[in-house]
Amino acid sequence: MSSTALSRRDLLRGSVALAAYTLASRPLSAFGLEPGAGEELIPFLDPQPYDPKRPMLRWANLNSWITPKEELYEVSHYPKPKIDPATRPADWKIEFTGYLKRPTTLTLADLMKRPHKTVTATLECGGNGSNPGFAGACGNLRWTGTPLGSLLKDLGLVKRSEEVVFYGSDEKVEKIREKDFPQNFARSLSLEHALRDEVLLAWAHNGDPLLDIHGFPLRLVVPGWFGVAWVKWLKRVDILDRRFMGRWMAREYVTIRGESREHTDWTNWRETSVCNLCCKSVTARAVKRPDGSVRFSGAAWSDGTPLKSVEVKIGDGPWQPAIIGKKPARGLDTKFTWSFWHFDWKSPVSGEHNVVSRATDADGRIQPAADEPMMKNKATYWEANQQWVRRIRLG
Ligand SMILES: Nc1nc2c(c(=O)[nH]1)N[C@H]1C(S)=C(S)[C@@H](COP(=O)(O)O)O[C@H]1N2
Ligand SMILES: [Mo]
Repeated sequence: MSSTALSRRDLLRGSVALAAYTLASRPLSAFGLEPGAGEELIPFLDPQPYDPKRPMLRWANLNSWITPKEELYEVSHYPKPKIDPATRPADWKIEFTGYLKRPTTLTLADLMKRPHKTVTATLECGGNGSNPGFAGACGNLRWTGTPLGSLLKDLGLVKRSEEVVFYGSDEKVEKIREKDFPQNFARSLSLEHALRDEVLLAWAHNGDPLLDIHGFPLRLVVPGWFGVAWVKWLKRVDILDRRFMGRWMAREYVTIRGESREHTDWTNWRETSVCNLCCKSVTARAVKRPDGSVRFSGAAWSDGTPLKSVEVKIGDGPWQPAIIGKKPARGLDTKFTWSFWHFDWKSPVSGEHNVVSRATDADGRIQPAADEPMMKNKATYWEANQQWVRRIRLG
């Protein structure tokens, strides 16, 4: 490593130290998730399948509002780039090209000299929930980096700047219309979105440099959007004057859904790119409490829109409101995070029961049941936010 290169330790200094964990001191009981004294876990009869070789969130073990980086799922569609350890990480180059007044190449060291901030945000794969073995592809972490918007403004936007394309350094030859083209993993954002305060070029998660599998040394962070937009191993930011239609924007991570519209008998099979997160909740755990009640608890999130409610239904009973835990801070830092919730079944009945939760956000988006048209008419597996019915047996 050259003498000017930063070490992983340097990456931490100053910049991330301020991400001091106010959370660490916060008792989990405040979220209704910490099993208290005398509480007894009731295992679900439908345990989440878990492959120990693949990191993934294990809902039954959910005990931290911040997901440890080691427990975060990984999705990498191309062979992972081999990054020469001798050049990492400060010499990492990132190119800013296209419709800019001053196109340039910066190093990570340059980026780290710019203002930086930490945003806590839930990262979820667009395919999460598509099958029982892929139900833990999400996590809530603290991301530290430099805001993209102010950097783009400093590089000078021009009248034609419209769309911002992000390229990872992972590459593969793709067949497009029967011809072979070398491609890097790429996704785009509209310029308007790229300028939002929460969009970061990030070099740290939970106060530590990114792990290799999560995009070391630099990735894009797009709070409120599905993981596919959070390009890892970022090496180029290219500004276009038109929409970008690469594979991960327009051919994969495309939802086909039949939608009917009021006052017409038209069903529109619309194709849309997987973008902002759906409104979703998961029942992570059931515990028997010393007073005889049964507490269900879990997490719920949306795309940055506040949650209006989380409700729980037991068997054929009515939807009943759960208590949504307070977030540890206000404002941008927690706008894009999940919330923990709990519901106490005061007079539980012995026998087997279905338990299901649903989240509703302030825009009125309701997490649908699997058999509702919105889900039944979804022909592709992405954006699978259907309610997850859990099953328990009480003695
Ligand atoms: N360069 C690059 N970035 C990428 C991907 C990829 O394959 N290559 N996968 C995307 C997808 S589909 C998801 S869900 C997230 C997963 O991030 P993680 O592996 O850090 O959890 O990264 C996104 N960023
Ligand atoms: Mo994904």
